[in-house]
Amino acid sequence: MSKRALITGVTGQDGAYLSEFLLGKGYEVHGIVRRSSHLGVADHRLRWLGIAHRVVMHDANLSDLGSLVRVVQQVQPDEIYNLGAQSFVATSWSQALVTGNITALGVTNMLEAIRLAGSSARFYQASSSEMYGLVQHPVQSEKTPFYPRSPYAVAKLYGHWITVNYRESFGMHASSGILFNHESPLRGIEFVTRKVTDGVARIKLGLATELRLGNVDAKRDWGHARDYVRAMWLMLQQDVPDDYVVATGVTTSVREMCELAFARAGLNMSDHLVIDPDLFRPSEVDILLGDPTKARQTFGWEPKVSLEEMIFEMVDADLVRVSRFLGG
Ligand code: NDP
Ligand code: GDR
Repeated sequence: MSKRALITGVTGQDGAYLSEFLLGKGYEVHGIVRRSSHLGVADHRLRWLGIAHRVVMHDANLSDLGSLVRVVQQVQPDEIYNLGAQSFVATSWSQALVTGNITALGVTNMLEAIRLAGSSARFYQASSSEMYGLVQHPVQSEKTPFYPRSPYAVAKLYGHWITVNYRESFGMHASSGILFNHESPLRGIEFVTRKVTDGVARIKLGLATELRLGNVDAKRDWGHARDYVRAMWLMLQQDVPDDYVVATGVTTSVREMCELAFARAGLNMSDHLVIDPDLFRPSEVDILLGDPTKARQTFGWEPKVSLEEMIFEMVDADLVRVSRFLGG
């Protein structure tokens, strides 16, 4: 009998790569998809990976407990990956309550659904390095205190602690992955790496002349989403549930990441980059640098793709995408 996984956020970047990974392991993969007038395109990432027909979709929403209970009862999953969230930090200031409802309370809804359905599924919570915010230690590990700096990060901190609390209160097999930034050609266009690689492709192909960014001095520990979904799965294969940092241990500024992208396309960054003060955030996370020692020592996880390889892959993919748009 193949194992069954249920993924919230299956239409997002990580949901797509995790589906691909689990299908490769012989899982039956189910996902929840929220109703939208764009439903026909909701699975575009799964289609890009050529796996849309292999993922079973269920109509549910993280803010609707009843819908979650019904899906858990119907699917009877062995593992549940809670990836659904309002995940864009900048939007969390303009939609603070939606962010709280989905990114924070949505986690409790999912945990309650598991209990109400009488399920013994193992649970993964998508926690975030944003919880470190105003960093309290130059290198962040599972032991570093949190100091969230956005409504998104505050919501994620709630999600993190409610997962720990349900594990300790009810003995649930619930683990939380504190994942640092991870990207790919399937990254949403609003996030800085993809905004840069798409912008570079547009400039290269004559559709634009400039790329407008905010704080290019911010530093992030960037990895590849394909590497990071493997860590999610590994966490749920452990006998004892726990929390793990997943990171590369290398930090790079937005400016340096941007230079890589322009260089890949044979362009000079200084000819095109414009700093736009309107794109600065009300409060910033200046630098993140993770220590993945615990994940390496416990289940042998290590990143395989470097930042340079990833940015080159993203630029190449965006050059193809933009030239297709131009009819090339
Ligand atoms: P995306 O923004 O690409 O995907 C978010 C997913 O959540 C989408 O499938 C979206 O559905 C879904 N979603 C949003 N609202 C609801 C709702 N009300 N009910 C059900 N589903 C909903 O995020 P990523 O794939 O990049 O990230 C996955 C998770 O990991 C998120 O929780 C994110 O916060 C977290 N995370 C991400 C990191 C990263 O660097 N990528 C790092 C650390 C944590 P729809 O398609 O309908 O919008
Ligand atoms: P982040 O990712 O906020 O770290 O959250 P994002 O790519 O949006 O920003 C990274 C850094 O780049 C700076 N920046 C810009 N960012 C965007 N989006 N657009 C710009 O024009 C721009 N200019 C500079 C930002 O200020 C920031 O410092 C991501 C999300 O995936 C979260 O869901 C996840 O939890 C964390 O990563 C870990």
